[in-house]
Amino acid sequence: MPDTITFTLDGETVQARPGETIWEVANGRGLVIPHLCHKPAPGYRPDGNCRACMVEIEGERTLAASCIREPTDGMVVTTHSARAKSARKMVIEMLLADQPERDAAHDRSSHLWDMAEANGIAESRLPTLEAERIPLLDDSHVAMRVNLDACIQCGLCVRACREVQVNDVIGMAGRGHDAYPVFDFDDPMGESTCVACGECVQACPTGALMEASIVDARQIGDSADWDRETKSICPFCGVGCQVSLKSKGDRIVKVDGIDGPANEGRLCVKGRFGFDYIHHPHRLTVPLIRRDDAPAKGLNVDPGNLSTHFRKATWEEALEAAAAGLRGRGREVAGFGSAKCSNEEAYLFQKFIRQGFGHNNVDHCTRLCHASSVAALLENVGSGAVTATFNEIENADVAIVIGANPVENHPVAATYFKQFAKRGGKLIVMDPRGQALKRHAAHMVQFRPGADVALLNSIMHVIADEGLTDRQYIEAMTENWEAQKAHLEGFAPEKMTGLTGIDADTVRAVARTFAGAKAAMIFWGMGVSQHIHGTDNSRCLISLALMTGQVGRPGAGLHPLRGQNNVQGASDAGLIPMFLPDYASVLSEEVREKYAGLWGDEGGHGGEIVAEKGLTVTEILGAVHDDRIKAMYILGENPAMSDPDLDHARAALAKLDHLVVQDIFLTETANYADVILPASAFAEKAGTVTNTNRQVQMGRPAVPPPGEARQDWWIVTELAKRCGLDWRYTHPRDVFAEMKQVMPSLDNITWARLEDEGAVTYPSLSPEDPGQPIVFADGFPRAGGRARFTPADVIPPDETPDAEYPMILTTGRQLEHWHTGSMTRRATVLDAVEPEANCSLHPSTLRKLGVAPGGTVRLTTRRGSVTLLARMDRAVAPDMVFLPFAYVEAAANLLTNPALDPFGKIPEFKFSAVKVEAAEPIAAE
Ligand SMILES: Nc1nc2c(c(=O)[nH]1)N[C@H]1C(S)=C(S)[C@@H](COP(=O)(O)OP(=O)(O)OC[C@H]3O[C@@H](n4cnc5c(=O)[nH]c(N)nc54)[C@H](O)[C@@H]3O)O[C@H]1N2
Ligand SMILES: Nc1nc2c(c(=O)[nH]1)N[C@H]1C(S)=C(S)[C@@H](COP(=O)(O)OP(=O)(O)OC[C@H]3O[C@@H](n4cnc5c(=O)[nH]c(N)nc54)[C@H](O)[C@@H]3O)O[C@H]1N2
Ligand SMILES: [Mo]
Repeated sequence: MPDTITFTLDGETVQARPGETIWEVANGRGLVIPHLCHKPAPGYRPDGNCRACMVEIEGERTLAASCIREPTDGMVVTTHSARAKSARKMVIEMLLADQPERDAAHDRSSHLWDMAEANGIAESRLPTLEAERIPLLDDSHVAMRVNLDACIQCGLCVRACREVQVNDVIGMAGRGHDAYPVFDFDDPMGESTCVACGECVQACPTGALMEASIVDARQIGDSADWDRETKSICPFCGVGCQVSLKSKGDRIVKVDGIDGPANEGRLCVKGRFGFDYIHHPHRLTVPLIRRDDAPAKGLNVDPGNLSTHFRKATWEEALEAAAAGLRGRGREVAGFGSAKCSNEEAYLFQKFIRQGFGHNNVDHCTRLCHASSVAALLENVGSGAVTATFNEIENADVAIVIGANPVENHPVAATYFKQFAKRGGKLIVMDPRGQALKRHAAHMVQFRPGADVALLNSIMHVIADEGLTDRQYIEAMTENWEAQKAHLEGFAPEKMTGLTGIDADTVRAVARTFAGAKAAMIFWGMGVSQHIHGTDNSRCLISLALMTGQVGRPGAGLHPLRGQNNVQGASDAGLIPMFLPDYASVLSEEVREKYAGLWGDEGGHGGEIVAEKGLTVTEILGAVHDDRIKAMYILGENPAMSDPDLDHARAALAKLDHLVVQDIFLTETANYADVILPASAFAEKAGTVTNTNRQVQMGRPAVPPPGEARQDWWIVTELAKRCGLDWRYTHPRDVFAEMKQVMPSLDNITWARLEDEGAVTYPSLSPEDPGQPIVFADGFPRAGGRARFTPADVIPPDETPDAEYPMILTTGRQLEHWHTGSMTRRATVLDAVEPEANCSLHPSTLRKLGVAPGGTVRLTTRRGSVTLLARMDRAVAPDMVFLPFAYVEAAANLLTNPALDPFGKIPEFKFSAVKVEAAEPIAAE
């Protein structure tokens, strides 16, 4: 095949790459050929149905649709001939004839009108066709409006829904001119299975599908009714989608996905429609100080009426009050930093605690999250980050997704997983719940919760037993294989069936599929990490990849799907009690000397780092009960909802003699505060964040913070100054520059580059290198360069079901809500879709309990009890109940078990013994 095709385009000799269309070549040369059904964005295949892009090809009688036509050698193409121009104009005029009116009162912008203007058409010459067409307005969905009046049957929404997001909700009904998009089986959109990713809205060129946030009372929308565009990053999950925030005045009015390295234009419901939490009336807008005559600390502050508990204060007063309770208290102080804030803010926070108080009692929500995965990865691979980006699944032929529910929790990553399966990739899903990826799975291994080690060891047993290992890889790149191999002998699948519930044949089939892969990836989440054996679970996954040589090549790798938008970055920046930035151990003398040099003359403890690991999130609250910790600074975390065993956690918060909370809302945690510092939300500040793919990306402010709220980095800096530190940062870029001095991972990544390029993946090998999506091809960052096998044994859960608590409680997430609900329960669309605390049970379990779907149940564990709505869900095993933890009125963590994994110190969120009973409906207020 020739490398390039040479042809003539508007009189010039030009070249095309194989597979490139005439439209793409013309577009690349700056020629404007109108396009409607063609969306020049990754993932959208051209369809050539609207004919708005026709061009003339010498020797051909009919005009050609340039978006699907590939040039051939010697072809002569004219884009601006009179014939082509007038044909294109005609197409647009015919389409406009069908459009809703556009006049001064009905001003609307859309891609179609832009294209009309590009063709010199202000309005259609053709009479409006008043045909009795299918109608028209569907306003059944909270987030989107459908106005079929404006539909031009281009089919982009169908491609958006089916091919890009792989949601398969939209189809076309009718034929030809009368075709129109339908949702499922012609349901109103709001009653369909639509998950509101909004990809169709973003794709629609005419405004037939629009964001509800931009339509007026007459249901007329104007997609250009904003006055500023800011490119930034979505504030929710670790996928790190790049977004374009469209704002008008001080408000964001809509959000589009843009072409970031992780999302390539795609978004999910939270990223697209969940932005308005920042405009909620509950936003903290002034600093607050607890009143001397306030009632006892507890969950009793009404965010709409704070004045019985707190009084407003000036920044000066509040910062002084906050500092006065921390200053000079050394080991009595502990800090929780935030994975929702920027890298610079995470760095400053850990520096403040270490430098200001002379110890390492600083941690963040990674402890409740992937701490066990990171412990296993550091131990066996030498690095806690992913070895390959999730987008590498494009180059894989087999992938495991275990203990992760990406369709709800990493929805944009899930679109790539679904596309992979659609292309014929073999997806192996291992989850006790029949989660949404099941439909796309080649093997759905629905096993018993907590049985991961038994299952994975039995899979590895088969691979070893049948000689399916990659011996060369094991030999060249790993250590401790012999011990692992001997260990696996005891895990024949027949022996493990009792624990896993999976028959030996299935285990063998899965083992063979995985071992037979050319390139395979392993993705995992909280179902693996949140157990007292979370580190062992991850050790098994690492061993599985190593024994088959599935690391360090395109389409191969280990990828723990990181949760918070900046949990990777916050961990990298040192918001961890055992590590300084870039996982430099606090126990290393060399490391401590470096910091003494860097931080030495800034006051505090002379920059000296204490050679002693600090306490973790879970240990700190225990230390409050033991009177070792007495004052805390909590920034952008909500432990009064997210920690296990909340009675215990909340009692600790109440017991502190000084608590400073810095948040954007009066959270459950802030209920216990002595001083509350109002912070800016992500869309209101500048700073970098690092996603699950190791991509460092630039966040930019789109709107100002409300009232007197301030940027987090500024608040930390002011507090540090008042605690005796000589800090002089004037902008996050100063902080980034300091971080570069201690973080080799940021080599070749500069603030200026990030401003320019938006994203760079670390490691980046030169100032031009966009970064390495795959690492460890040539060796591992461990002594000797080898990765290690660490055998893992089966450990039962801390608490097993018994006569009193006969069922298993598992907790987790739902698509629309974020963790403790502080943000998403204040986002209009998200709260409207999921307004009420709920749990899910198998139909047979509900029947036994005598509870109808939608009825009320009480869940009780050894630690507490909640009463809430019960949903019917066949995906949940009959002896289990699934409970999301976003709802304060039925807080999951009143029930969960605080038992910890010994290595990662992560609690057993995924397994408690529970009693489920029918209950009286909760009285409406
Ligand atoms: N919508 C939404 N998205 C989020 C978040 C959110 O709050 N809401 N949070 C973000 C954060 S911080 C994180 S960490 C990620 C978490 O994302 P995920 O890891 O996907 O989170 P979970 O829903 O907690 O649990 C994942 C899966 O583990 C399964 N599971 C339960 N027990 C076991 C077990 O014993 N073994 C195995 N193999 N599987 C089990 C559950 O059935 C569930 O499908 O999501 C991020 N994205
Ligand atoms: N039962 C159960 N419990 C769990 C889990 C589970 O699966 N089951 N998962 C655990 C996991 S994986 C995680 S990561 C944790 C999460 O636990 P947390 O991190 O405590 O939960 P979030 O609700 O994300 O808290 C983030 C806080 O930051 C605030 N915030 C948002 N943006 C900003 C900002 O720009 N500046 C400031 N200052 N504040 C901001 C929000 O209002 C919110 O209060 O929960 C854990 N708890
Ligand atoms: Mo997490």
